[in-house]
Order: sequence, then structure tokens, then C-alpha cells
Amino acid sequence: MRLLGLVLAAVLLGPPHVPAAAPQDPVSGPSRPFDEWLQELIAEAHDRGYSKAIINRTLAGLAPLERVIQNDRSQAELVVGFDRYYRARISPQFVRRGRELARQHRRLLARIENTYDVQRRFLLAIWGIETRYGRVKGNIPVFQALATLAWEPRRSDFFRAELFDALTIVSRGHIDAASMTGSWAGAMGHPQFMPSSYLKFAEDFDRDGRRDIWRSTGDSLASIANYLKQWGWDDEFTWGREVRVTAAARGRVDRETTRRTEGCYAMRNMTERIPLEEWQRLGVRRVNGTSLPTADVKAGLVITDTRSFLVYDNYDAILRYNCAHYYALTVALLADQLR
Ligand SMILES: [Ca+2]
Repeated sequence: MRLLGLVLAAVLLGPPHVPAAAPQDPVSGPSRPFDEWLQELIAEAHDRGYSKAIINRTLAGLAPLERVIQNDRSQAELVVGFDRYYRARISPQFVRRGRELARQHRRLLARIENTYDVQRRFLLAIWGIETRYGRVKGNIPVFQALATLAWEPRRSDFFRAELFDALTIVSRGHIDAASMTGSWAGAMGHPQFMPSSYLKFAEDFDRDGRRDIWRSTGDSLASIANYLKQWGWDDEFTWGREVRVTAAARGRVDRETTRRTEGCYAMRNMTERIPLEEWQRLGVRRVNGTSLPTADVKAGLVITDTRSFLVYDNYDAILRYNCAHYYALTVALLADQLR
């Protein structure tokens, strides 16, 4: 089976956790006036049992945000090379900052590592890539962003569900609506969780009664750890490694391996996982040309325009965070630099 399709377009389909939009006429706008739509939404919130006080603090008086609509519509599939993508995010200074934070939060990270069994370097790497280690968390009011996107027809069902999840978060008293800010598509706080992910994975690690991914570093890093753990992370292993695939090896790989057929887009854009010894037989080598390790582990091959990687099961957990190889590889390579 051919793997040429594996040469990846950079899949920059927007923020984490948000499924790609179905193709649609880009100029078609919301079909109904926002206020009329909002009144119906508020009625539904009442029906679902959210209190009047909560609804008044969150939904009442909302106006759509033009900036959100523009961002949503301009999400093109940008095709840049992997190296350019990586360099745009990771600099020596950015790595140094990560190492500083690793020292600064050494004890906290050790406790989180022990609790969730996820190596700390991956938590720091996701934190770094998502929000520049908490510096850029987004300052758009989450209810306004989600309401705008739920009103827009493109992905209204997805964002409407997220909007009700956001109401649930406020109802439970974890955060007040005014402090609930995020990026334009509703990804929130240090880990950039969508509300549905928040409800499933956010943790109250500092035990103050709130799962505060906006202000608590402990809650935030533990929430990232919990996310990876729940998606099957195994700290006996790492994520994978960069490899060298010669033209001859590439020919054998194309003839003798198959693509994955299940999972999100990026998961289907790599090979099935086969034992390392099979990759060795096919001619795949470490970057320095030496033999692959003899560990009894399965790996899938991810090929970008410039670099190739054998990835283990843990890599899937990073793709669950954001299903794009460039994203996951950048997280993984940063994590290696933070070891
Ligand atoms: Ca807390």
C-alpha cells in the first residue's frame, strides 16, 4: 500500500479539541438574527434546569463577536513545511524558559508525576505549546465566543453543546463567568481545554475546591496530566523517536506496510503500528544511521516533508490533545529538549 499520501500538509485546523468544519459556502452567514437565536437558547437553558441567576450572569445580553466569526472563517489549511512550523514555535529561549519553569515547579511536578504517571516534560511541553507556559491564555469571554460560534451555522451543534458544558462549569462554582476567558474558539486557561474536556479531565490538584485551570498552575498541569493519562499514557515508555528512512527503505515501507484506518485525521495519516524489529528489517534506522533499539515495542511511521518518526502508543494521547502531526511532533520534540 502506498504511503505517498503520508507526506503531510500541515494540518492547522484551528484550536485543540475542535473538529474541522465541514466544507460550506464561506459567505453564508447565520440564518437568523442573533437576539432571536439567543432568546431561544436561553429558553432551552431554563428547560435544562440552569438557574435564572446563572443564565443572567452568562447568557443574558450577549452580543456576537465579529472577530470570532472572522477567525473561524479564515481557518485555512496552511501548508508550511514541518521545519518552518517547528521553528515558529520553538526557540532556544523558549526551551530555556521551559527548563526554568521545570526547576521552579520541581516539587509540584514531582507530585503530579507520581499521581498521574506522566513524565513531567510532556506536561511542560503541552503547557508551552498551548499557551507559551501560561502567558497567552486568550482573553475572549468564553460565553461570547461560544455563543457566536453556536449561532453560526458552520459547527453550531458542536459549539452549542460546548456552551451548555460551559454553563455547567459555572453552575458548579469552579469559576465565575466574568473570569472565564479563553481563545476565540472557547479553549480555556493554561491547558486550553474546551468546556467538554474541562468537565471530563480538569483536576483540583491544590484541593481548594475549584478546578481552576485559569489561575492555578497545579490544577492546570495536573489537568494536562489527567488528560494524557485518561487517553492511555504509559510512563514506562516515551513518545517515539526520529528516524532515518533512505529511499530504498522507503520503497520497502511503501510496499510492505499499511496505513492506519481508524482514528482522527492524523491517526489515519501514518502506518499501522508494527514491531521495531520489523522497521529494522525494512531498513529504518536511527538518525545517526545505527540500528533501532531491540525493545519489544510497536511503532507507527510518521513521515513529514523533511523528517520521519517512529511513534509509540503514547503519541496517540498527544494527538488526542490536538489531532495534527505537526502539533504532536512539536510537543514531543520540545519534551525531549526539556528532559
Ligand atoms: Ca484548585
